[in-house]
Amino acid sequence: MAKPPLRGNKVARRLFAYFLVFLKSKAAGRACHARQPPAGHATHVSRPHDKPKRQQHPPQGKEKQPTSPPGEKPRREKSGMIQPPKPPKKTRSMSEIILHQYPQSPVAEKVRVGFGIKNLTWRSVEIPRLPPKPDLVPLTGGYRRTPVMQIGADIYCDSQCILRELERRYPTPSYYPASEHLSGGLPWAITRWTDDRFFAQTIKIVLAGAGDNLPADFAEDRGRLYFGADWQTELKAAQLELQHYAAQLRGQFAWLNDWLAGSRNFLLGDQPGVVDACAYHLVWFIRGRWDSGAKLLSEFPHLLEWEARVKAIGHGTNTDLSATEALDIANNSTTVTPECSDDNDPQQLTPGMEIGIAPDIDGGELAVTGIVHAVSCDSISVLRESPETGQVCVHFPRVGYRISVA
Ligand SMILES: N[C@@H](CCC(=O)N[C@@H](CS)C(=O)NCC(=O)O)C(=O)O
Repeated sequence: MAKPPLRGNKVARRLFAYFLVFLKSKAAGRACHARQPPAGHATHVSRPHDKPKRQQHPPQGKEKQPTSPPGEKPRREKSGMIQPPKPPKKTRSMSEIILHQYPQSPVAEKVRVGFGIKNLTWRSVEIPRLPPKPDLVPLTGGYRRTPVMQIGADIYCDSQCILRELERRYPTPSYYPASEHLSGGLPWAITRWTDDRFFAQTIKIVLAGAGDNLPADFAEDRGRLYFGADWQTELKAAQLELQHYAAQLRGQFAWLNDWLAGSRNFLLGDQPGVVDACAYHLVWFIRGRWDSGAKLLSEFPHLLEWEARVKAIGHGTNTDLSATEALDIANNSTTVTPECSDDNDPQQLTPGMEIGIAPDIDGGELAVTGIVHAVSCDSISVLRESPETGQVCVHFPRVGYRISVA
């Protein structure tokens, strides 16, 4: 599909943008993003209220005529006119999936398995495990958790939002494998158990189980994030209650084990889905990061067999990408998310409003501010800008996040 001129004159660019939006709305037949069928591979559609992107190489005086790469002669057309050689093909795609993550992150492991289930190709940007995260924050507007997915100038925060977007863009194979009987609703409801309470208890046992071996800066950061404002007292209390937490986890791993006792290969059928990725990341985390994790899991044979099957799915195919390249990709792209409003929104959020969004737990995190662009019951998307990225559209889930109106 044609791309808008990145550095052309503003009026031409805008006309081109309107033309593309017109074509796109004709093709899509409706405007909203959140519950529409997959958009397929991203195309770069400028929007009417676009702000100009940062220029990579500001034009200096007259534009230079293209020259031939070393060793390549200028081409001569039949007419006899000398033509400049074709520019080399860009190897970097603006619509590739980029995951900002680090290898030890269990929530990133959940998404990596999600890539594996759909056998996707993706790029990996390794981010620091502790703030500051100077190359991530310009993309997210302040959200600092791991992982974050970027596709062009669309930034997806939280694994819930990431996996939903992957399902929308790449519906086959589905994350809801038994969808004749189970719509997307039940799997997502189950993931609120795995990702909220079960995850919180797993994190607590891993942090408390490490005792005084945690580096001070790591303990302070994760303590505040997962144990609240009075984290030192809470962490100490959890250290004294390891058996209590182990009993809590054991009961829940037993549920999974019983669930897997039938003839099914995966939690919702013979094919893996989003619930498998969400349950697996807890098993992966507890086994890898808590001294007694392997022992705790060892009494659950069905769980162990399933763990091996999920592990064998792999992570799709990935290659590294530098943080600078990821920022450049955002800067050279425009969001593909159409503006969308929702008349039934209980908070009466409408495009154009300024809002703040933060996880709805006491983790001491700052709200990300932006201008509402798309609203639904599942997600909220805001437009914001930074000098490094130009305008980006940042997406969050609704469930689990608190929105404040400025
Ligand atoms: N609800 C979030 C939780 C993300 C989360 O807590 N991730 C951990 C890493 S596994 C984290 O952000 N740790 C702090 C950090 O990486 O800065 C999601 O599902 O993405």
